[in-house]
Amino acid sequence: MYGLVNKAVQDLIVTQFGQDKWEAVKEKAGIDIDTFLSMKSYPDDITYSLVGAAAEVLDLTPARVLEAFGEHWTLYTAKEGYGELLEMSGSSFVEFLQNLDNLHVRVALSFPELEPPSFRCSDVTENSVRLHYESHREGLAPMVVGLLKGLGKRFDTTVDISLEASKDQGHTHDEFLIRFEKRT
Ligand code: 1MF
Repeated sequence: MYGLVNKAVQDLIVTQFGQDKWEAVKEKAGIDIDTFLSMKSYPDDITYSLVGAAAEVLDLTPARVLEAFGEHWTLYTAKEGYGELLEMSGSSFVEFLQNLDNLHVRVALSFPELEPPSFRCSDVTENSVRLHYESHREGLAPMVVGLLKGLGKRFDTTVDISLEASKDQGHTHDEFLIRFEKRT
């Protein structure tokens, strides 16, 4: 994944737990990279190792780390120069979800090594949506939960998420049923 992702992991750990914990995570992950470059594509192994090491160092489950990462992502990308990209992609929770595949197409035009997942919406109502998440990467459903919670915060929207079908259980892809309500 692009270095931007590893930088977001780093930012999450440094801001919420401190620089020392980040050094410990890198050490445990056996990663000897001083600064990740946003625009460089790194092997996915590096990201998975960071998440695994963070879980050990911070005494959390890997799923919790992934979820925290997902929640941090929209905040982090907004402040790292992608605010406009995010703004272009929707002004409500559900509109943003419906535009996510387009967002990734736009990013991939400039950064061809992007391997984006796909997010498809179905059964959209006033206050619910079924989200179909397809990725060639394994085990990232908890990250998607965090991404959805982060988006909820971005749009002042309360979200309730349930994983209704998962690849782990033999389904072709992960499917989330999301109920949402804009706070006034
Ligand atoms: O393949 C990749 O490198 C990659 C990196 C990030 C693919 C996808 C993403 C974004 N995605 C992360 C979880 C991926 C899970 C998976 O692969 O199954 C989060 C998608 C998302 C979901 C909900 C709400 C917002 C989301 O993301 C918004 C977004 C998406 C991509 C970027 C920024 C915001 C982005 C921008 C530039 C990138 C990479 C991603 O690369 C750069 C960075 C700096 C300079 C040059 C290129």
